[in-house]
Amino acid sequence: RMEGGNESRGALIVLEGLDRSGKTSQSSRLLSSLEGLGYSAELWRFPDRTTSVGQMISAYLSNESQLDDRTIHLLFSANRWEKRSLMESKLKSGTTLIVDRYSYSGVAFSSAKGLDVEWCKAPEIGLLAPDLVLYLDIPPEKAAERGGYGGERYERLEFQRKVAQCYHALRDPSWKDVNACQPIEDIERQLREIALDHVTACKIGRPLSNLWL
Ligand code: DGP
Ligand code: NA
Ligand code: NA
Repeated sequence: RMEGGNESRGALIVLEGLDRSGKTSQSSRLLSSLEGLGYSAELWRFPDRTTSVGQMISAYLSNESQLDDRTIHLLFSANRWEKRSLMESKLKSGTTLIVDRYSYSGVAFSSAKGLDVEWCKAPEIGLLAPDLVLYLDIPPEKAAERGGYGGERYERLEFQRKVAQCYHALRDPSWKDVNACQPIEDIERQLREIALDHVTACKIGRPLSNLWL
């Protein structure tokens, strides 16, 4: 039954991983696959640097500004909150969202600095819970070898090692690891297969829920 559109929604699919794990190129490939199969889908990313909050985050990441660790944490969270209602309406209208980074980055990167995990999770409570988190799993040393880091604040091997540990502590039932050291096409195919199962489940009518699961 499809009347009213309420029973057929898009899926919220998040890609997570260390810097240089391949999230950005795999997100685009996944978008093309879903669109090619006739699904309505969009690619989003956080931080969204186009908003005024996003511009403050961007200045911080490029070391043009200095901010207290808790202050920048809350700005990253605010940058997700400012998109929440649009996210909900897109999903309810049947559009699947592929999101390059989300609250898991928020908690992993800030708790890697030594902030308390529960404190880090608190401002994310009430954001939409992903239907699926695709974690591109790569050893920090391998990621560091990939064409070098771009020079932003967090792109240092020691720090990425801590981020990897923090990510591992955040696994929940929505989480799927994909080995990011495989050939690009193999990763693409695995992500597509896992994502399609979830897109289909959302069409059948799994309700939207809030973080944390
Ligand atoms: P990207 O645009 O995906 O390259 O992300 C920029 C950097 O910001 C990257 O090192 C990951 C980090 N990052 C992304 N989201 C968050 C967040 O919510 N909190 C913190 N502290 N860092 C984040
Ligand atoms: Na980056
Ligand atoms: Na990225």
